Amino acid sequence: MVNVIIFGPPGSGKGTQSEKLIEKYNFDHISTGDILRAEIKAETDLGKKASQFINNGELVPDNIIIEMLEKKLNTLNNSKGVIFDGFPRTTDQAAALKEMLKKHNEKIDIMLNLEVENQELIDRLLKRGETSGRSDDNLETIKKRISVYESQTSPVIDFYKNEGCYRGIKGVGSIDDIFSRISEAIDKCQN
Ligand code: B4P
Repeated sequence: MVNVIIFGPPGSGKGTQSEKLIEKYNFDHISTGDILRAEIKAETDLGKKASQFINNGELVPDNIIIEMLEKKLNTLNNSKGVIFDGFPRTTDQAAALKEMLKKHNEKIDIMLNLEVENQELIDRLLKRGETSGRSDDNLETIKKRISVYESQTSPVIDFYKNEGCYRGIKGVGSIDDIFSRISEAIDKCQN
């Protein structure tokens, strides 16, 4: 089993690259952003709580996310591998993930950090906002999300550098070229 984290600032292409990874490797995919958006759409209590944070460009509190993630992880059976997309986003989430995986005798094999400049992130998300209908794809919220990434999420990089499984990936260029870089890194860690 291979456990992969796809990491990066908002708009760096985590969701885009995850789709290609699922197709190529048949891994299970856990996207905390997708789960939260589904909860919001279904108007659940969790969705109602989460939407306030998401609309403001803030992170949903760790306790909510960790419980949600653990539930999802426990539904997986005979997995070939798992892609963690958009999780962990804080060092507390990273520490909780380590403990959860330990219970299943598993660990993170590789953490892929998609590196993209801020202006490119803003351009991509504004473009997505033209059609996505997402409440967080507007300039004010995008700027907030990037600043939250810098203060609360980027320390996760050092967590995985210390774990010895960090890999920086140039996240600009064509989607296929970025995917080749990612696949190469995963294939190396599988062998
Ligand atoms: P997410 O759903 O994780 O989304 P994201 O960071 O906006 O986007 P991603 O990086 O996946 O970008 P994409 O591939 O779509 O999070 C949303 C919110 O949920 C967070 O702000 C937070 O509030 C909450 N949340 C989620 N997880 C949480 C957690 N663990 N803890 C707390 N809160 C959490 O790419 C963006 C755009 O760029 C697309 O339009 C795409 O087509 C385009 N694109 C991709 N690659 C490109 C390329 N190479 N060139 C040009 N354009 C490209």
